[in-house]
Amino acid sequence: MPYILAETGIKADARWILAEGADGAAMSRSIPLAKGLDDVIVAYAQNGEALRPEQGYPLRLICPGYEGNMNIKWLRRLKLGQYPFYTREETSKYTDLLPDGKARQFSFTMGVKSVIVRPSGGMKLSSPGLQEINGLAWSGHGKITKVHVSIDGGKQWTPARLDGLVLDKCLTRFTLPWVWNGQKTILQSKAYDEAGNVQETRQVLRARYGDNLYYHNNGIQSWLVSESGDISNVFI
Ligand SMILES: Nc1nc2c(c(=O)[nH]1)N[C@H]1C(S)=C(S)[C@@H](COP(=O)(O)O)O[C@H]1N2
Ligand SMILES: [Mo]
Repeated sequence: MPYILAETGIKADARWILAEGADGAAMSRSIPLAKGLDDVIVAYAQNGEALRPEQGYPLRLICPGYEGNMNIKWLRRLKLGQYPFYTREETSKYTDLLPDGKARQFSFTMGVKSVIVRPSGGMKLSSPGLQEINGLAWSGHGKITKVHVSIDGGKQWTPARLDGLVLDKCLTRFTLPWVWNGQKTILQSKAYDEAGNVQETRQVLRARYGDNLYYHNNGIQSWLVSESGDISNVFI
């Protein structure tokens, strides 16, 4: 996007970009100009082929680290302005109602988060013994620096290994071997990012943001392991 903006020119008072989709809803979002000049991608291809229709053919935005909703598909218009455009997706939706009745608006950046994907809800451990815990971590604030895993519901934490590339605002894999003793327990993961953020518990986030924490719920995910080896979601 920096190249497109350089081509079109930018008026001195421009601060925001309106991005509009060509779908029936003309889904639109306001993006800070500084973000557009930083790392927003106007994508026409993915994995060596043209974008697929469901991914936004012929053009879509990718706003790294931002809410998924900002990645406008079937892009048909970019317009610069002095102020946000107050579209539906940033007024009735994608605002975060706080306990005091005020709402956060334009809360674009996704906080540091991780989740164990294996084992996870709906899976079943066939027998006690060596298991490999795998998961994904990410942060809208930069690179993941470390992920800790707990196999006892958050009492003790062990550093997991980060696998493959660790890139800015990208999914990062983590792995930890674990010997399951056949007893009931809770598995959790906790990610850290290079901006100094730490993934918090759900209780901490609810105390701070209230019960409407939804789009930006980056709390610790807990998986209950039962004695039968069945894995299920648990709110703690
Ligand atoms: N034009 C348009 N863009 C859109 C949407 C939409 O409904 N219309 N949905 C948004 C939402 S809510 C998300 S989560 C992402 C999903 O992108 P994906 O299908 O490539 O995962 O696209 C975003 N871009
Ligand atoms: Mo979404």
